[in-house]
Amino acid sequence: MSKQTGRRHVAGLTAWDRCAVMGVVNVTPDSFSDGGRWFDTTAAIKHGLDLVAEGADLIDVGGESTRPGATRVDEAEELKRVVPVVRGLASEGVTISVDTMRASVAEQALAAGAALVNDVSGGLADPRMIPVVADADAPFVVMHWRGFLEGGNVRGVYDDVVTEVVDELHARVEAVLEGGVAPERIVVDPGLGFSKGADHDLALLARLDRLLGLGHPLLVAASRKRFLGRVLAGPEGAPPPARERDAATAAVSALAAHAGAWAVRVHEVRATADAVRVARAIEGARGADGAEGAR
Ligand code: PMM
Repeated sequence: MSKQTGRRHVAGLTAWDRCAVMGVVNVTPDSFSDGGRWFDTTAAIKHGLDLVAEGADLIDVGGESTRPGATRVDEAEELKRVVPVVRGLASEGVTISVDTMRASVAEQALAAGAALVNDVSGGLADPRMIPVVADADAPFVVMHWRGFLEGGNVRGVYDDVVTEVVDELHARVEAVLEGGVAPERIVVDPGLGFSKGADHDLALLARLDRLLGLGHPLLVAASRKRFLGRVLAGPEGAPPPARERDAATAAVSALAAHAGAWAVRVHEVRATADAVRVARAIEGARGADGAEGAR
């Protein structure tokens, strides 16, 4: 069992007694794994409510695909996609995270009821992002990011991926703290698949303890990603399509929960909701035989 040093609770959000389940609603025509399916405000709100009914604790709403090589949507379009969905879900009492690299989108989503800002660039893409989050006193997900990818994965070169990701995330956390975001509101995320190949993603998942060593709650977003396709395909085979990677995703959810992650971000919620509950039950049984102190 890895040493758990990351905290499980994020100030400003519910204190779940287990790894939280973040359900994904991508309001995009071209997302990597579920693009186009919820590209309509009403359908996106309904999908978010369905995910909550299936066991999601919070919903991550995004209006821009972060697929490698995807062209950026303009600001007005991103606002049009995201804000009404955030407002609709927040008015139903759902805890919302907004997945955006734009400060203006974060600002308007927070005004519409979002509780958390999830920026895959860790505040690097928009210089106004950190001040906006700090002013709003909002929780902030700082993901490991090496920039926009154009023409191949040139930034995905590492000597020691775990050490480099931990060090680079540490530097981002320092910058975010300097910008005025409270330490107890910062969540860290290794950014699986972002400037990383399958072996990098697996190495990071093997050492979640090192990421937890940063001392912040940890978000793991493995859902349907390429590395799972590679693992399932084996050395010779073709990777299954994204929507056939949900059982593999749930396996990662159980392992991440067991390792001490604060939350897992997934497209298909039901199996992951079961996985984190089983992980919690096993954690609760630790020491039940009297061999170790129960908590
Ligand atoms: N990955 C995607 C989108 N948003 N947010 C965080 N914090 N971490 C991630 O790894 C992440 C993210 C890309 O996945 P999708 O397009 O399949 O939703």
